[in-house]
Amino acid sequence: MNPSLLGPLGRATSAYNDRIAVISGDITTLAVDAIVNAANTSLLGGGGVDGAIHRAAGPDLLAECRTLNGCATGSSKITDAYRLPCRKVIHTVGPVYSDLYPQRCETSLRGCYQSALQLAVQHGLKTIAFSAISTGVYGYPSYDAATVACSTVKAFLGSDEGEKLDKIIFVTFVEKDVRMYNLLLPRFFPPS
Ligand code: AR6
Repeated sequence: MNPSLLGPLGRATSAYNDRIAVISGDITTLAVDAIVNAANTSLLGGGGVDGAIHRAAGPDLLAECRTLNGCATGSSKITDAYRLPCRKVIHTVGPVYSDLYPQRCETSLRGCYQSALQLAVQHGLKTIAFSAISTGVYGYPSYDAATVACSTVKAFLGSDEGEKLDKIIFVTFVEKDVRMYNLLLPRFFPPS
């Protein structure tokens, strides 16, 4: 892990292979090409990581988001990063988890990761840091969400489009997600 990726609060926990890493810390401190925000369909800010990103980016981010006409669940839109140290913010809208419709939730969450990665490629962005989409107030179980994240990223990196990306960083913020990623990443991404 290149230490220059990390701000004062960033803390590398593991680099699983040369294209996958997990960091425990605040995503707003990362000087990567793009960070992925767990937004809502309005794209007009909220709590959790969305609130932290808007606070750190400053009011110009909200002004740009107002021009985007929201975003559907399972889709992503991109903005500039303003006062953040990254270059771009990809806003994705995860599903509100319901155990009545786990398959529908999985399809939406997969769509978040896929659409964010596609946007990154379209914009020539190479190093992407994902927050743990939907695992906070949207209630997606950590193990299931991390499984979707890892499997979707693995499939994308193995595709022609995915070859254009250098590194994916999974950013964990709370202990349950740290445990899940440390459990699952070695299974999906054996060390290179
Ligand atoms: N850096 C990295 N991860 C963070 C940070 C941070 N600064 N802050 C929180 N997390 P959540 P959701 C983690 O609730 O479940 C918002 O109000 C957090 O611990 O932010 O997709 C939006 O506007 C958790 O693991 O997003 C939506 O209305 C992960 O980020 C709604 O919440 C996602 O938790 C979206 O809910």
